[in-house]
Amino acid sequence: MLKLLAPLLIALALPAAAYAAAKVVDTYPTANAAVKPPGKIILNFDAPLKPGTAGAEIIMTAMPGMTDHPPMAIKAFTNELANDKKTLVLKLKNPLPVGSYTIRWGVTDESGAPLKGSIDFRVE
Ligand SMILES: [Cu+2]
Repeated sequence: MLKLLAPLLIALALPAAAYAAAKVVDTYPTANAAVKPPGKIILNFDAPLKPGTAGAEIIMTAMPGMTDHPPMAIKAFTNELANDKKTLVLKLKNPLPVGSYTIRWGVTDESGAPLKGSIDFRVE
């Protein structure tokens, strides 16, 4: 499960539309939360996203008993856009082990605006 960090994804160069781009309104886990081993990561947006444009990285940044932990990419997951097109779900093949994580995500909304962000959280 622990592989070296893959090259960063998604450099979307689409022009932003005149109206407001979609925003993240809720995530699971929430930023800086400590959670039980999650089987999925959920991002909720306030406006529809364009199907097929989402990408994400799940990076383990620390784990117990390892003082100098290099960034390690967790690769065993898929991403799915829910039917409402406002919910992006990263489905993990296995629940994330105890440790610290950064999720980096990128997607294009229906207006063509590129969005990206990151969430840090801890699994315990
Ligand atoms: Cu690790």
